[in-house]
Amino acid sequence: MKMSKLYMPTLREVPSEAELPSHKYLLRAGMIRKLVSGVYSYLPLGYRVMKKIENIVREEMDNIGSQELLMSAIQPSELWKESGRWDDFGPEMFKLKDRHEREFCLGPTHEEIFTDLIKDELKSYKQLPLNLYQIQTKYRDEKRPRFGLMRCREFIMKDAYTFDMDEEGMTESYRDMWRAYENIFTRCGLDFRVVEGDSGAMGGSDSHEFMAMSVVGESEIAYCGDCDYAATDEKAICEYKIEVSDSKELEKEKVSTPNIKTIEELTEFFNIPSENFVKTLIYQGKDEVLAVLIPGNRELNEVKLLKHLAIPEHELELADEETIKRVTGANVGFAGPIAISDEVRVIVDKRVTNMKNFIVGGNETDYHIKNVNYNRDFHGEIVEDLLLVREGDKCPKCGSSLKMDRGNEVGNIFQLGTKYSDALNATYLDKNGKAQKIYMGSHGVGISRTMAAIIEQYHDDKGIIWPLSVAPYHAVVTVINAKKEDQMELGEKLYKELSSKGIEVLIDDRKERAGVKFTDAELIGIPIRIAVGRKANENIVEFVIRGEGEKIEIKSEEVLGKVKEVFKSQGLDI
Ligand code: 9G3
Repeated sequence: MKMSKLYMPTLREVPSEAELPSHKYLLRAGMIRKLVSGVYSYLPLGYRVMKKIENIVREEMDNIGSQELLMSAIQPSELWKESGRWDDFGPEMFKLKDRHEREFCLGPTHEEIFTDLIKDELKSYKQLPLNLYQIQTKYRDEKRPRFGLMRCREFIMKDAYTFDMDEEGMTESYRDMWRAYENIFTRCGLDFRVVEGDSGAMGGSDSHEFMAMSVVGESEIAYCGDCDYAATDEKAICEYKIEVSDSKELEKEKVSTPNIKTIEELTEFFNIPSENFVKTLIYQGKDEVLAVLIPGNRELNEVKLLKHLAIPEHELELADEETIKRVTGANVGFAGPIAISDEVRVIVDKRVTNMKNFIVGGNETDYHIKNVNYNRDFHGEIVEDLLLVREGDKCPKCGSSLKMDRGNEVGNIFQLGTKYSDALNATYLDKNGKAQKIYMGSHGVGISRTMAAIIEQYHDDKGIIWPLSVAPYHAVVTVINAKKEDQMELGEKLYKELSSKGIEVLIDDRKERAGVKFTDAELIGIPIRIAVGRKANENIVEFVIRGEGEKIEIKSEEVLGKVKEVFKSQGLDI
C-alpha cells in the first residue's frame, strides 16, 4: 500500500479527555475517530488490526469446532420479556420502537436470540454438543463511556453459545472455550490473567474473566502469589477476620465531635485506630433507605451488597444529603445505627458483630457515640461478607497473603446451566425419547477492547509497538527522498519482493521530510522499518525493529532473511 494514498489522518495533539495511551495513540495514529460519546469509527489502519484480531479469534473458535454465523443486531422485546430480563438492565439497554409501535432493543448480548434460534430445530441428543459463535456489534448505553475503545456504547464482540446434553457436557465445552481463549490472547501477545468470575463458589466458579494486565486497567484484581487463586476485587472473597474480644461491654457515651466527620478526622480526634469505628453508609434503594455498617478500617464492596439485595446496580445509589438528614436527624458525617428512623433497613457486615465498644455516628449533628455494641445497642440484617478485598488479606484458597494488580477484561466465559432453556423451553429428546433441558454456556471476547488492551501493553513515548500477529502492516519501506530516482527504485523493488512473499508492506512514497516519515512509522507502530536513503546506490538500506531501537545497515538482498528472523522470533512463519 502506498502511504501517499493511505487515509491515515495522524494528529500531533489529542483532546484532553484522552488519558490512556491506547486512547491517545488510536486517535493520533488516525486509527479511530469518535462519532459521539462511546461510539467510534474504525479508519483503515485501525480496521486492519480489528480484522487481524477477529481472524485469530475465528481460527481458535474453528479449532474447537465452534461454527460461525451472524445474528441480527436488532432484537424483539418479546424474547427478553419471556426470559424476564427486559427490565433488568434499565437505561443501559438501547430500546426502540418500529413503525407499528412494536418494542425492540439493539442487542447488548444474544443469549435469548441464540436459544430461540435453536430451540425448535435442535431436537435430538445426536445434534449435541453444538457450539455457535458470531462476531458482531453490541450495544450497551454505558453510564460513563470513557477511555476510547475500553468502554464504548457500541463495540465489536465475539460471542459464542454452547449447547450440551448435561452438566458434564457443558463443563467440557467450557474447558474447550477456556483453552481457545488462552490461545487467542497468547497469539495477540497479551500478558493476561484468568480470574474467578463470581465469589463464593470456590473452585467451582461458573464463570471466569480473562484480564489483560495494565497498571491503569479498569478492574482491580486480587491474586495469590502461592496458589492459582485470582478474582476481581468486586468478586473476591474477603477473609478479613475480627477475633471476638473478651473485654466487657462499657457504658455507651455521647461525645461532642464538632464538625469531626471522616474516619481520618475521627481517629485523630479520639486518638483511636480506625478498627475501633464502624462506618454507617446510607443508601437509596429502589423503594427503601438502607444503612450499611462495616468496620471503620475497611471499604464496602457494592457488588456484594447488590448481590445480597438481589437488585441491579442502577437501582442502588448513595443517599443524598436530604435523605440522610431525614433518616438520621443529622448532617452528613454523623450517621449511626442507634435511634435511626425505623424506615431504614439496617444491614451489618458480620465482622461488626464481633467488635466491642466501638464508635458510631450519633445521628445528631456534631455528635458520635462511643462504647457501642451490636445486639445490646442495635440490631440489623447480618451479611457474611460485604467488604472489598485488599493487599495483604488472606488468600481464601491457601491462606497466603493476596497481592493486587490492575487489568482490563477482554474475555469472559460463563456456564449458564439451564437458565435460558428453562425460560424459553429449549429441550432435546434423549436416547430414550424423553425431553431434557439443554445445558448452555455463553462466552465473549471484546474485539475492540482487545485492540486497546494490546496498545496498553505495547507502546512507548513515540507510539504503538504492534506485535506482528496483529500489526496493520508487517513492514514499512521508508523512501527517505521520494524525489530521488535510485531511492524510489530500490524502495519499490523491496516493496514488490517482500509483498510477493506474503509480507504486508507499506511504502512511504510521500513527498515528506525524513523526520515526518520516521515519526509516523513509530507512531502507527509498524514492527519492521526498512529505510532507503543516500546509500541506495550502494544497495545498502537501514533495518530497524520497532521497540528494539538499534539500526543496522544491510544489503537489500539480506532484507527478506532479516524479516523472516523477526517473524520467527515472534513464533510466526512466513
Ligand atoms: C443487557 C445489557 C447489558 C449487559 C447484559 C444484558 C452484560 C448482559 C452479561 C453478558 C454475558 C455474556 C455473551 C457474551 C459473553 C458475556 N451486560 N451482560 O447480559 F441487556 Cl443492556 O453479556 N453474554
